[in-house]
Amino acid sequence: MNVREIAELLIEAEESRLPVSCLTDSFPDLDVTMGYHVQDELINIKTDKGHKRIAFKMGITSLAKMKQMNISEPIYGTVFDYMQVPDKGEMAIEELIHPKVEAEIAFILAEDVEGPGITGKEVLDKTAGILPAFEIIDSRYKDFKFRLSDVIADNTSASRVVFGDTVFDTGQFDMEKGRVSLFINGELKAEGTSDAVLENPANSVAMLANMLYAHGKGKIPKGSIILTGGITEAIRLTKGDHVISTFDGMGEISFLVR
Ligand code: OOG
Ligand code: MG
Repeated sequence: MNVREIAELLIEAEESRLPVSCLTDSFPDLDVTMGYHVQDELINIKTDKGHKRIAFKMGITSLAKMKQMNISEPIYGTVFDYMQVPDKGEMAIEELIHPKVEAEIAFILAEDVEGPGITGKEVLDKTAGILPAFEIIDSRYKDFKFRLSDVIADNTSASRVVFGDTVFDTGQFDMEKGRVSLFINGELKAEGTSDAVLENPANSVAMLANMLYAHGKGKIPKGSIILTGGITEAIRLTKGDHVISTFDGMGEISFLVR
């Protein structure tokens, strides 16, 4: 199978909601470089279908996620317009395969952020504000089982996203000690502090810029939104779940799984 065929296979799995087997089991040539080539092709196909990028995402940026997925390096992907669910809105579970939810911090850039060698501190100076967010991930692989290059090819399991309606100043949330708690139907399911994401979620934005540079993809343009990665492990969703996350100093966001 070539890059184009693998990208089409993954899009077909998303659209049909029929997961496929982990690709590296049968294609040992699928390394990280080829994984990003597949992802680029998948993004091109979706763009040709009329979908628009609304955010960049980083994934596997916390120890909790590294342990859960048994992968030890951060990855990036693209969030499209069709993935957005409004805050306090409803997410249709029948459109997805086996979704899980993560609470994340999203950045909005006031200026371009460009590698190489950019730091989290420099990112903070170029940040317009932050948003509390949920990412709903939904691997197109059976049983959510994959290796590093598989999940890169699969646009890092990107599936749905919820952004809070209010933009907060970076000073309104403690980037190192800010607590984030995830509740489902009133029960605390996961909890962590923002330093879980590479010691400070701003470092995740810096890493994205440095990776884009290294891959010859230029800068993160001003105005971009970047999801910095799950602070805690991801939690499986079922129909009827009411999901709420509280963020120190930023209130709460929520959605209903229907
Ligand atoms: C890969 C995507 C991980 C995050 O925030 O860590 C991710 C996966 O776990 O399926 O989005
Ligand atoms: Mg995520």
